[in-house]
Amino acid sequence: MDMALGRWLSIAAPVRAALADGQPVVALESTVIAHGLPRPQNVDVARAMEAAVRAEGAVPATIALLDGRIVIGLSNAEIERLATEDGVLKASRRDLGAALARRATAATTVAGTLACAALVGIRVFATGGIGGAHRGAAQTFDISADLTELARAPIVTVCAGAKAILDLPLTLEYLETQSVPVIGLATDELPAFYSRTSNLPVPHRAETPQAVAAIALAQWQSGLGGGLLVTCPIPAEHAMPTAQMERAIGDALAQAQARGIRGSALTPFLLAQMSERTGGESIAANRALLLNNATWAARIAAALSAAALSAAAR
Ligand code: PSU
Ligand code: MN
Repeated sequence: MDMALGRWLSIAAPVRAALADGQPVVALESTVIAHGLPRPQNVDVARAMEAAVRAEGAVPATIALLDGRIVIGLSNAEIERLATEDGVLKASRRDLGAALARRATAATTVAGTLACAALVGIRVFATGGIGGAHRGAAQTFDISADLTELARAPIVTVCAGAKAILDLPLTLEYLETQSVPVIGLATDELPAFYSRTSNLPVPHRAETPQAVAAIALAQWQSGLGGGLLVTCPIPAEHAMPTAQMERAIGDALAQAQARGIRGSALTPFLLAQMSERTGGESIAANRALLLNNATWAARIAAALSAAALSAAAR
């Protein structure tokens, strides 16, 4: 790493070693910890995601900005700090430079995490739900920078689709425009976070982590570059009834409208409203899908490492 970058970036020793050896590494985001889940469950979920990655033989790298440095691989104490401290910012890619310059502490969104992970060559990232086109985006233009960063960073992102607080058809359209391949893992449909299905077909399907790795390697080794989005449905035993969720979403959106919540505050507001309106059950579902995604991401990272190492040995 060059000196200039070293000033702004710290890589945890196990992450650095794994990257140097071509061993599997999985990036994890931090906005879900600081702004997506309530305390105290957020700390527990963050640690459990790391454990799920390790259980598959990969190295977790939770990413955030701490006191003006990009940290790739937070320690337990750093995760705790991010989960409990007040005033932690939410940083998408556009916010990173300004946050670094003023030595801020910030959780990184999917877009922010992808941008940071790409700096150090991490190839796989696990999250819960991606940001997307909000309902009404045709008027407001509120489309998450997650969708453009998914196109830019050469990383496989594993998610459970997107929450139905968003406009899912519009989100898929925008991913198509950005040329992000959406790959259903053993599914033909875009999962809708709490639900396994949405009736919206995804363009590609893969049955195994090895099949996902093969698509990613073809895209990267051919020089096409860019990212890929893998969607894993929530485990069936944790899926939630759609009608109940739709009522909560309707109420949450009405509150946001009434209070004039817009811009980067909108997603955290809707997430908080949803957790209030659906109670503990949605938190348990959220936890289950995050751990599931971390597990599959680690398996994809292992498949990518194995394929790259065997190619190098040939
Ligand atoms: N969706 C969720 N949980 C989350 C987020 C989205 O179900 O925690 C977070 C992610 O970090 C995502 C961000 O990248 O919200 C999107 O924010 P925005 O819509 O402002 O881009
Ligand atoms: Mn937005």
